[in-house]
Amino acid sequence: MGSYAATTLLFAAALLHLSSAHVRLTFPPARTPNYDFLDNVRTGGPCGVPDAGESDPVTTLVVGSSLNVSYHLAYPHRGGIRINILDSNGTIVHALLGLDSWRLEDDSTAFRQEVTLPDGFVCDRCVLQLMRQAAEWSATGGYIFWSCADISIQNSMIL
Ligand SMILES: *[C@@H]1O[C@H](CO)[C@@H](O)[C@H](O)[C@H]1NC(C)=O
Ligand SMILES: *[C@@H]1O[C@H](CO)[C@@H](O)[C@H](O)[C@H]1NC(C)=O
Ligand SMILES: [Cu+2]
Repeated sequence: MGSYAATTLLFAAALLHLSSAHVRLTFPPARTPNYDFLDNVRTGGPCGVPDAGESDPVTTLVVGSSLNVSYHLAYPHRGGIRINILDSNGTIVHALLGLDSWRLEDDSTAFRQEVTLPDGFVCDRCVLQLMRQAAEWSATGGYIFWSCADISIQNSMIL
């Protein structure tokens, strides 16, 4: 194959990748539309898509409990993840894995992270935000995909 054809093929592969292969929360389930290509270059933070209100699935979690946050990862980008709890206005209220580093940087195919919800923090409607770096697309690691789930954190599962 000539280098022109090879370059064209590479470019096509990159385009295909851009439009199809990134990250989406599966538990708690992502807000709809649950696209897997929402990033900090082409979409607005903190979630890439707005809160759709009543039509969004809301997952109820128990205060202080541990859960496996799971996500579909269509391509093993370099870099790590962060998981944050946001209030209904999109402000970070708890950085569950810390705010100043990235987790799972050494495991690019990981699709699950156990987290423990903060003691005493309840909300009727808040947001679990997953951020996933695509570090090969930015020298500073600042290219990230995000996916959000609408959640409620209650003292017990019985409402
Ligand atoms: C998370 O998943 C791992 C692997 O399956 C399991 O060992 C662990 O108990 C799970 N944690 C919770 C809180 O369910
Ligand atoms: C969100 O913003 C509105 C308007 O500024 C404010 O009234 C409300 O208290 C805020 N909610 C939270 C959870 O901070
Ligand atoms: Cu991707």
